[in-house]
Amino acid sequence: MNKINFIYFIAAILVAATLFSSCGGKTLDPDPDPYDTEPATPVDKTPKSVYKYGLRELAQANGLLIGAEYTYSEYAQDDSLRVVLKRDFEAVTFGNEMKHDNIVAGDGALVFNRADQMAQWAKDCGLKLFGHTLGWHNQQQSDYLNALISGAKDADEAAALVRKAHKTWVEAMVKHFDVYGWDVVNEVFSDSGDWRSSANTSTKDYHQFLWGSYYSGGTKAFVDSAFRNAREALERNGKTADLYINDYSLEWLGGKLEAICNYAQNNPDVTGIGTQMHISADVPRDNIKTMLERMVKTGKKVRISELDVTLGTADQAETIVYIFDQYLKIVPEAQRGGISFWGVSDKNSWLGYSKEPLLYSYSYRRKDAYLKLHAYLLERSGLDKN
Ligand code: 9MR
Repeated sequence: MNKINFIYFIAAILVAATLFSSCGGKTLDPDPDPYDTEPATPVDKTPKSVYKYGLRELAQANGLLIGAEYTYSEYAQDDSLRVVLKRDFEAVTFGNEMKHDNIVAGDGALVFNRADQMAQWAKDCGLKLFGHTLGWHNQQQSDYLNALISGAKDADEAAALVRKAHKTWVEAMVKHFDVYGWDVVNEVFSDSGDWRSSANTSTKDYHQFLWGSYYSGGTKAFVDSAFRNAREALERNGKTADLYINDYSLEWLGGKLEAICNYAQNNPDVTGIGTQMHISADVPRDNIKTMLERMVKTGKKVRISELDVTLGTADQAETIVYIFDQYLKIVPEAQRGGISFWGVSDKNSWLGYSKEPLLYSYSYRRKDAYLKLHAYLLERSGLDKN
């Protein structure tokens, strides 16, 4: 290697080290604001207060934890994502990297590298981490689990192997990661409120595995055992974390909302209920209010866990502000698990960028939804506007 190449080599190592082992230096956190200098459309009328406070600070002043989800590729590729996460959010969730099929290899080995890299960065930046997810029917390491049971001599032995594998997995995750909360189970009810009895989706490529098939009491028995496993693992490891049951479509007020609330209320191992809220701007407003009131009645924590709002006839920004307003009015502070968006920029939404469901545009510009939410939180916070 000649001298010039050697210098490039050392420089590349330094950049990589800054990127992945610390919260990032000056290059990742331009001062005062990375977008301030961009030509705004057509004239930047953004109030100064937008540059003065991030959403994180405003949410805190309102007694609210605000979070966002992102994946490894966004984290590794988008400088803007990292700037925005630090400025606007207090908590983070990894979109895929803590799921069973991302951590457990086909041979059963546990591979923590990616999630560890992301967790270390979040920690260095003072971001709290939420664990998603200890049990689902998608993105489970079905290759490993199916191979494990293929050697069983009968159904009872297969069931015992699966139950043991779940317990071992939960223990390993709880021991390995420091998080403030876990989704212990995800999407265990049908829309009508029955316990899930099939993977029930066309997305067969997502490594489906229905744990409940191996418990003599079906999915309910699996869920009971999953919460017990998580609670005991926390105790064994001297840790505390909130334990959530998480599901979608609760805003439709069907049997599922009733079922999840009843279950949570009757299981002392459950700390809270997560309502995902993958919604459209047109979801009837009253439904959101009624859902939150029903959840609060359980006495458990209430967390909006995966918020995104696709465009509709109603104003997207106003729908988002309405959700925050109702949450802050209806959920007492002691029961607030926070509000977390499922993504930061439309560019990386799981729904595709054209649905524009998030606070930031494709190119990480603050959208109307951001500005209205910011104004709402600022007004309510009583903080200085200038
Ligand atoms: O955002 C996740 C996406 O990248 C994955 O492809 C998808 C696989 O099913 O899972 C997405 O996240 C889901 C979350 O884990 C559970 N609730 C629904 C989310 C959106 O599908």
